[in-house]
Amino acid sequence: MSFRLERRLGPNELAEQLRREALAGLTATPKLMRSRWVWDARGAGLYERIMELPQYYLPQVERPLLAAHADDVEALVHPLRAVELGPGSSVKTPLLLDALTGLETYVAIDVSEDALEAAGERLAARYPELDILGIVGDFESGLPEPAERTLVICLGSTIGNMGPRERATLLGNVARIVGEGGGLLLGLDLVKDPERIAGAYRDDLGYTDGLISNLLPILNRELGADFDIARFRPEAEWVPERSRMEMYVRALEPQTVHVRELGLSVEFAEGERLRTEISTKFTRAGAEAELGGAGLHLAGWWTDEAGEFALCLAKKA
Ligand code: AVI
Repeated sequence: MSFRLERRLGPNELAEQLRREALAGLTATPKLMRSRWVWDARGAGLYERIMELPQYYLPQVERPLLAAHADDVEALVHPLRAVELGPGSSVKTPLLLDALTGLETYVAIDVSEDALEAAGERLAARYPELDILGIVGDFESGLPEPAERTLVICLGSTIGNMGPRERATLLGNVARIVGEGGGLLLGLDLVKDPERIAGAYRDDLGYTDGLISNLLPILNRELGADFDIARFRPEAEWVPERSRMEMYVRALEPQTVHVRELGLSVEFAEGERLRTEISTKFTRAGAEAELGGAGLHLAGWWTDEAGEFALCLAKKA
């Protein structure tokens, strides 16, 4: 049994990236930050709870799809190496790994060292023959060198939390490392009735609101900001033109927030919003076009009966 951890992104580099992005995002009009900054241990814990909410259908639909089509993925790629992007607690990973009979190496990339440690040790116990590597890094810094028959895995519609340019960069990098015969397996939440989508981003227990506004305590802790969370209201709305949910915190009254480490004062007008997350929903045609832009073609597209969620397998053209 082998499990190793490699650090590509130290705490200092992560803090430096956050400083840079917070300076740009809090002084921009409108104010916005990338979705990746709502994640810390608290964010991950809230998301675990969200995934158990009946209205948050994404994992409920994705799990049976993975169980049903893992064999198809094996037949179409027969990977030697699997590279999973943002596996979180890796609970879905065995559904796939059980079917990948020729797999020699499993690599997990995540910014959370704790999540990687826990998942790595669990997987190492279950798959003693696998060489398991956890890479602490983001999806840019963390990608390993190209290797033959690599399957990159990005489940849970995580790729939807990125904007179009960030997605294009990622897909280009993935196409570069998957090697001959390699592929990309994506879990994609699909465009559907807006009420059904928006309903997944609303709950009475406060988990979703907690995750949407988790950027504020993170900025307070990491950059010495003084956001008063009670003076902001979290909200999530469906934006049809961009085919995505957009999540915000809205200032309930005019206020000035100080960010000590940036020497910055940020003015919020009453009702002004700071975007904290996006969650893009896809169509088959849209996904095919984005993949094609990176030199990947669709080799498998499996959905549930209602067409709510897709497992999408792309291979190098
Ligand atoms: C992690 N990601 C796929 C979630 C989503 O549905 O976009 C994040 C989330 N934010 C609020 N609820 C869930």
